[in-house]
Amino acid sequence: MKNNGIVLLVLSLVLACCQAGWTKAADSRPNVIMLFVDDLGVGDVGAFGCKDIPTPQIDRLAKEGVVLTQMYVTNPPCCPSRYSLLMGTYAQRFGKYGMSRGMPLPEQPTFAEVFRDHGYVTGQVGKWDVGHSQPPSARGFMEVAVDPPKAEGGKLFMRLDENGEEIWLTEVDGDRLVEFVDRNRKKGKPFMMYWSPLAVHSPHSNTPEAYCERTSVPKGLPINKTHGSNRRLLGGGIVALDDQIGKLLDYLDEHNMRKNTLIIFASDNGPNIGEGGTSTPYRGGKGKGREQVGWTLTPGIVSWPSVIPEGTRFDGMMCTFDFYPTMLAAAKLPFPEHLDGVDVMPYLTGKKKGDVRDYIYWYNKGSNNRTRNLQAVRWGKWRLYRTLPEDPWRLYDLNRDPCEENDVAEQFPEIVKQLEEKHSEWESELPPMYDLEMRKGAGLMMPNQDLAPKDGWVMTDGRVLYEKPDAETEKRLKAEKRAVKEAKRKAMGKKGT
Ligand SMILES: [Ca+2]
Repeated sequence: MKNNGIVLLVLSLVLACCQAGWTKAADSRPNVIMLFVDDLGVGDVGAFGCKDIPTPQIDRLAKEGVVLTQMYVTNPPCCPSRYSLLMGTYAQRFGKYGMSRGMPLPEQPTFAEVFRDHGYVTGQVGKWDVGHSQPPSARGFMEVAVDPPKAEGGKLFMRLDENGEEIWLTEVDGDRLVEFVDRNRKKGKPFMMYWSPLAVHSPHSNTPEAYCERTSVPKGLPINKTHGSNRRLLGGGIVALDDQIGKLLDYLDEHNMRKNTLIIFASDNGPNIGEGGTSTPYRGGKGKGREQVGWTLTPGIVSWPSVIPEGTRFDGMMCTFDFYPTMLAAAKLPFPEHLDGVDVMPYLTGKKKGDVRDYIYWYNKGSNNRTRNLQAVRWGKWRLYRTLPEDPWRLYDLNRDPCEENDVAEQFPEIVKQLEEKHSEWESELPPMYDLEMRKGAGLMMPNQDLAPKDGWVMTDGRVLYEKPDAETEKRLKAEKRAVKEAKRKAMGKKGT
């Protein structure tokens, strides 16, 4: 009996140790941070060749990881691009062919829902823009930051803190990002953070001079015909963004977390040309040149120091929808069935070479604005496109002609035929376009304002759909907003006297 007791005791100890070991292993799963910037072009980041806007922190991330030189958004601009990222597919797979704001996400899981359902704490800070009916808290994000109120006349970025003082939204975003990491590090929980700052979307007209003066863009003048006169202000916005990346990296370094944290950096579409952004050495972007490659090419960086060789570059073609399975694979989580994307980690670590996929397709339609329509195909160095189905196809050799100035469709009819057939074949798999009537009244860019009584964090179990405040809360909210405005007005009055 005595021996049996000892055996049982030993077994219990072994079991306890195994359980402790298992718990430890579960808690050491890698953290994942997706930095998904708005309207940032490849020509506006130092690691991609920009000279007049300093981005030392983004460049630091690049030095500590792999630079993706051919990383494409398949569904420009803001709203469809985020839809595609969150779902890991071509957005057309669910009938989304263009902006169609208000179209809900499908029932298939977002990457946040997969992380949430496997023990990760998921968080979101910044712009949501995939439909007001499903805020981030309803699609897998357990901790959602709420933006502080806008300052009077402050456009999108100038906000008011609790004392009525002006603050720049990008800085608030950066603070929230670090708050989230700090909170969950202390809890010892693996986390997934989706940081989608409004930066560097327009407008930049009131970018603080303290940021602008750190650029070397001449004051008041366009530096060449491809840059708008806002470039200095845009540059200030990019500098502010870069500072936030620095805040994050400093925090992670300080707590020795880099080796266990996968960081992905990308933009939702190419640069806003009207704001002075550029996609050099390519051409095109948002606002102008939507038919050129610059509308869909974005600066991509992936850093995971224990896994990905540092200071490398990957020139193979890939898409932002590949990040969904790449993040899940890093965390050893199962993939849902609906994905178009694939795990690109073998390419980023150098185990596999070449393009992640042979063909990439684009099909934007349904907009009254002709310039937002596009059909295009990439295959190796070739890019085929037309704006509307009745237009002739244009063909460009991006190796020889990155600015797409010499249409060679007539010289290479067999390439045109091949790519046109591939596009047609891909299109034949797609469902019809979602009913755009659904857009009506649902086009809110920043629904986070409606989620909580004041700025700060909405904490949920990731399954709760936050409803609009009841009448009493609504009344209190309005009173609070009025009080903040009044404080601001008084502060300005004092400055004037
Ligand atoms: Ca955008």
